[in-house]
Amino acid sequence: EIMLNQTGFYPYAPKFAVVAGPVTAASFYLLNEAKDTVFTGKLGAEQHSSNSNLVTRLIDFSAFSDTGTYRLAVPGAVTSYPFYIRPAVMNAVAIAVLKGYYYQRASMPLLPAYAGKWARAAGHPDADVTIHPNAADQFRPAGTKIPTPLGWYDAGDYNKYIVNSGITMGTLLGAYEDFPEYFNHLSTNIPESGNQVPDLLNEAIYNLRWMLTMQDANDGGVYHKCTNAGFDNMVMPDKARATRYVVQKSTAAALDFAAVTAQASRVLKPFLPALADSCLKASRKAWKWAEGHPGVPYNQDSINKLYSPAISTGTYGDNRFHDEWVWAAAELYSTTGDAAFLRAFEAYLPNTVQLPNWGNVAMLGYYTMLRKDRSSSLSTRLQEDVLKLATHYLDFYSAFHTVMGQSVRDFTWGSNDVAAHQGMLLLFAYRLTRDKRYVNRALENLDYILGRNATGYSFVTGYGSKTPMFPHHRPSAADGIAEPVPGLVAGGPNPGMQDKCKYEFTDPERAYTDQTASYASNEIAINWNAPLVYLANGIEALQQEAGY
Ligand code: 9MR
Repeated sequence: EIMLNQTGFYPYAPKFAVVAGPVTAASFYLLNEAKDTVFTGKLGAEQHSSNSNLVTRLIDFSAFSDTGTYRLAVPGAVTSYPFYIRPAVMNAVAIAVLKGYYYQRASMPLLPAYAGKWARAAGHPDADVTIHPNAADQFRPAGTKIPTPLGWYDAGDYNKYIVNSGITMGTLLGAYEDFPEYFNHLSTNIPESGNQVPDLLNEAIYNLRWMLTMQDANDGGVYHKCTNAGFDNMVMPDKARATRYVVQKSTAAALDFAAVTAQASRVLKPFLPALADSCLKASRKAWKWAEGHPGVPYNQDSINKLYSPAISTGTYGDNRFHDEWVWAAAELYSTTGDAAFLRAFEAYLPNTVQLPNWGNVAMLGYYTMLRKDRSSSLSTRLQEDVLKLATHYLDFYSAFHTVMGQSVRDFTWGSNDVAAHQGMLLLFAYRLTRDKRYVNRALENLDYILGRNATGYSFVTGYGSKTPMFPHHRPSAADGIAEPVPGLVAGGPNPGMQDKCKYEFTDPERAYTDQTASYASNEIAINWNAPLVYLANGIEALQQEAGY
């Protein structure tokens, strides 16, 4: 089988595919639509994958740059899916992964003009959400109702979680901060399009307005999530009518909220100054609450022993807060210039910084600090840390010619999030250094997500020839439409296989199954789409700048 980015390639960027499985041929052939060979080259040496028992050989057709539609052929292998070579080749998928958030919107109907055949009724007005007994306090006793409308559904489920919204928003707003000119001109055809606010920000504001409702103005604390007691059946949003609760306030929620609202305040200031001011006030209040409650985890199991009804939805139960302090301090410092936040940032700095995920957000603070200033001794240190990780990636090529898979631990729940965050980090490293190698390696991880991987899937719904048809996503499963909601990235290979589904392959890089029930490998989630929004649009933006 030939694995490749099923969307295609830029004319003047590197172009790689791999053939997986035993082949004895020495050469590959690039065929045009008339099946004429337009280019040929030697296959690379056999490479044994460290993440499965696959053997691959590299196909390098970088030297070919004519635009058109092509397939790759290797004697003894199945001819590849068709793909493009053309400028702006990632444009459609880049827009789609941002548009994916529109389809996740709670509390409003999706109209055919924007949603096409995936139009649907509004779900979850969340107009009178109950304070769960575990969240009751002197201001809001158990049973009090508050409105928490709007926002995006987290994933395949219909709950709304502050921690996961946090990293998602930070990543999307960061994409805007790094590529403002590009996003100022990008339309995703959403109801707000054309309102003088860039669509990326329009989309983020829809979730921001929900986040703001999750803060208790009485004390500044932030509820950990807005949720049902248990997960819904696989029904459309308007048919999911279980009682909604907000649950206990937590330190992680307060700090992630403080970070997002401080960043949003900065980014939205030129567009919506009043909203920007409210965001900064809310941010300072949440920070203050966290200072008074520096170690409150959301520990669902312990809470369930004390209060009913028991809550069994996602936990995002982070209980190490250094990284949240780092991120929130960075955003508040960047927005206000207040030295107290700089001191807090320095006080919580880790020894080494890791690739971000919902449980570790320190890197988002590094990105923000480096956007603000590149000249201080502190920023020299931050830059060294970021480049250390990025440079470590440069030395490694998986059997699929990617950074993804350098460690077998890359294959975790939501492994495509890892691939996308690696790509985002590499693009950020390019911004710091202007060293083209980083862009090329970032592009390779995009190639991975769009098909050059051991499963042969292009993991974004609707984009590619072999794409997930049965994601663990309630609207996609319940809407009666064959094609799933488009523009959503599946979790990807996860040898943990916690869903107990039957997997055809169980080795780390192939433990993926396209079944609705596979929430551990085939769910979608807002935090996984976000770094892909950064990566795909960042690559497009850089290609446009370079004039291709
Ligand atoms: O992405 C989360 C992953 O890191 C965890 O291992 C997993 C189990 O706790 O939960 C994932 O997040 C899910 C969340 O809890 C509920 N909504 C769907 C999310 C994606 O599967």
